[in-house]
Amino acid sequence: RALGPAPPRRPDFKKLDAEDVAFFRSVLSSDSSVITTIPSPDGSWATASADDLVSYNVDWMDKYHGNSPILLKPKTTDEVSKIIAYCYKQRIAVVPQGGNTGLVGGGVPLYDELILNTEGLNQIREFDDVSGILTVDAGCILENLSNYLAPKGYMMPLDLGAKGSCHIGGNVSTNAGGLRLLRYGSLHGTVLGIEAVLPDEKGTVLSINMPGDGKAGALRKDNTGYDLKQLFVGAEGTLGVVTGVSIMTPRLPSAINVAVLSVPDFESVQTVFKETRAHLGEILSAFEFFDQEGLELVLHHTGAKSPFESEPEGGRAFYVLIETSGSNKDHDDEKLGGLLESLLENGIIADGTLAQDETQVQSLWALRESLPEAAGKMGKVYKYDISLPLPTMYSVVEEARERFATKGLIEDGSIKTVVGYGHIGDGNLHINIVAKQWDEKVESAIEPWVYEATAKRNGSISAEHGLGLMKANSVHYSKSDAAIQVMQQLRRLFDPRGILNPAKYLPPTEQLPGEG
Ligand code: FAD
Ligand code: 2HG
Ligand code: ZN
Repeated sequence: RALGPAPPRRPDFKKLDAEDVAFFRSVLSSDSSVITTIPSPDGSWATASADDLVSYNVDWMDKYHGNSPILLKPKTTDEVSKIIAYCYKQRIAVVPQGGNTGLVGGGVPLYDELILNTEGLNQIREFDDVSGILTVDAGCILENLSNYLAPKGYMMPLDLGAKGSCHIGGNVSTNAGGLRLLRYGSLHGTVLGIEAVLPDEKGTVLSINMPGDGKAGALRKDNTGYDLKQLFVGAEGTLGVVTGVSIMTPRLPSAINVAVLSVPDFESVQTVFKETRAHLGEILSAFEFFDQEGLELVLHHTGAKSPFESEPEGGRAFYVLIETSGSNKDHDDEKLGGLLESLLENGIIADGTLAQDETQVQSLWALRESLPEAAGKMGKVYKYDISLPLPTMYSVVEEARERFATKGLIEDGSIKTVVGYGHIGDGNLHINIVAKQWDEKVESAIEPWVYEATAKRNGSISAEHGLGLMKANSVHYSKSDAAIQVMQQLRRLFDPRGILNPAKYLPPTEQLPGEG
């Protein structure tokens, strides 16, 4: 395990055995939905090797490693309900898992928890091409949904680098932000309905504002009682297993422009943002930034050529990516042209490039989108995902570099680079600290300093990636004791035996284990 001491395994959780496998095989419609390293006593099932389960036990960063002997891939909500009811009765700990692209250790087991993966729940239930409301199983891959919608003239309201693997249920459970939140808002606004299986004796299926359940369904407006679905948006699998999602999808724009600009300092990034909003108004769909280290990292690892003709003055610059999405190309071109002219005339930008066709749109986006992957190729990446007021945002990156240099961690090669990038439009900074290897010395130089630095600036220690295992014990940097206590009570109400994602999301309460 990359991290320091982990919370102990709760002794009251059942150790999975052949009897459990036999039960799961009896309720799942397909034998291939149960993958296990537990041998069959009578040879009635094939025994998987530990290698078969590695990609489900280890996270995307190779930072969190679990050791689960059972992976289940149910195909229906009813199957999920039977699994969860059984796990409740038997006190079996469960990790709900989507595409396993999460970046905080939430989607993989810590010990031997059962992995309940949603990839078998992959059906599109319905799409209304008047309202744009899409209702799907939770295991649908985000990119597949975008591809389904595009010919119909619609798009998903969120987009992220992990789109080819992440599931919509995982997106909802992490309240993923991504590259276009600035324009289309957060999932708290676009998700209209949720179907989830609760960790109780019956595996109750809670259907909230979903079409077809005989109650108010998939409506834009609904003020009948507490808005329960919101609790599941960002709950990271602690309240139930999300099995279905109803979501509002916007029209696909017919005109897209992308420009990448270079500016001398972070203050100019903010000036460009202000000017961009003033000039572009409603057609602005993304405003991203990355620093010099970020550009160099991506160019090195992708082999791409720099999009700029000249080298930045003093060898350093900041880069912003601006995207417009609209329905009238001439109108958008004119607006963007006006912005670029004004920025150049006023000496705010040093250099810039504007995509001339779809290929260039993709290659400019790749400069920003491939940053997480490029960092991962260079070494082991300590990732921090924080929200901060814009004026102080980049000072955390600068302070980090100074801190690591003073501690000699740059000179001795323990840290290879520190990269700052993120979603300026949402006040969200990503700091990627690329280390030679997972290293306690490096980690203790970063934490808790980075959380303290964030709290000192009134920021949030989790802007969009969530808490998972990584930040379960650090929530207090961003939330009051009273707020944490209410969250713990809420969790216990939904999950009295604490079987879902134990040790993650929130600090442990004294009442667990054994409750219920
Ligand atoms: P998983 O990783 O499988 O699970 C994540 C969490 O949700 C876990 O706690 C898990 O237990 C829970 N969970 C998953 N499915 C369910 C379910 N059906 N019911 C209940 N709980 C469930 N995130 C952003 O916010 N913005 C970005 O721009 C972004 N870009 C990324 C780029 C890359 C290259 C990568 C690798 C990750 C990125 N992420 C980003 C993080 C990650 O992709 C998102 O958090 C994503 O939404 C996770 O979806 P998933 O299906 O992979 O979930
Ligand atoms: C992004 O914005 C993602 O690219 C991933 O949120 C950030 O890897 C990271 O730190
Ligand atoms: Zn991000």
